[in-house]
Amino acid sequence: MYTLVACPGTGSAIAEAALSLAGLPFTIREADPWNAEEDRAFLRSLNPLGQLPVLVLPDGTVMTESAAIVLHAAEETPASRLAPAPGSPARAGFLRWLEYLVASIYPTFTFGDEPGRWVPGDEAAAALRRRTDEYRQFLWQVMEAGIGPGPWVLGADFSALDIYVSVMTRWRPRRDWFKEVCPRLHGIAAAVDRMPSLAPVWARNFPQAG
Ligand SMILES: N[C@@H](CCC(=O)N[C@@H](CS)C(=O)NCC(=O)O)C(=O)O
Repeated sequence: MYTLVACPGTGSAIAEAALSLAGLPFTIREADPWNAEEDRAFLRSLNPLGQLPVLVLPDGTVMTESAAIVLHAAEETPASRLAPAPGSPARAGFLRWLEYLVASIYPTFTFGDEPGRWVPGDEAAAALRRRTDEYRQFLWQVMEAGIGPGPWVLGADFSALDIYVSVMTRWRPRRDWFKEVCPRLHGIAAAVDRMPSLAPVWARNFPQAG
């Protein structure tokens, strides 16, 4: 049994969806990195960065980083379609966009969500928030222009990239912006929202979305 340390609506939803599609048995241990000191301490005991998701493997190994968790789930269950097989034509695009999502887009939230952690003063914090929000919009537009017409990020084949798109487009600048500016990404997100196999994951993580 795996243990996923998670907080509804955060990036742990990506790991939760991947584990679910892979059919790996897991329990959820909730921890709120923002509002509960006890949870923060627990999280830091597993991940010095204090970030979700954290996955504890059946043998006790602690795995942080969503992309590592997704790749692990894909390797454990190749039939899950989470990742194209090594050597397959879609593999290069998969690796490129996976890295792009976690290494380029994700950090804009790390530095923009609570900008006061990184720069002193309200003015500098507001500027950092604004700049990271703007840069994120640019990054999404680059991805929109770089992918094909769908129905998934990689074209005909669903992958974990589509899970990332579904979850991360719920965050700033949110779905209405994507609908207008990045319709391909918006269409992918909407298609993942409708996947029956992920309905329980979305209900737990985004109950307000109905
Ligand atoms: N590179 C990490 C980023 C994880 C991350 O930033 N998680 C957010 C939640 S969506 C978090 O835990 N933030 C709390 C913090 O950074 O203090 C990954 O891909 O898992």
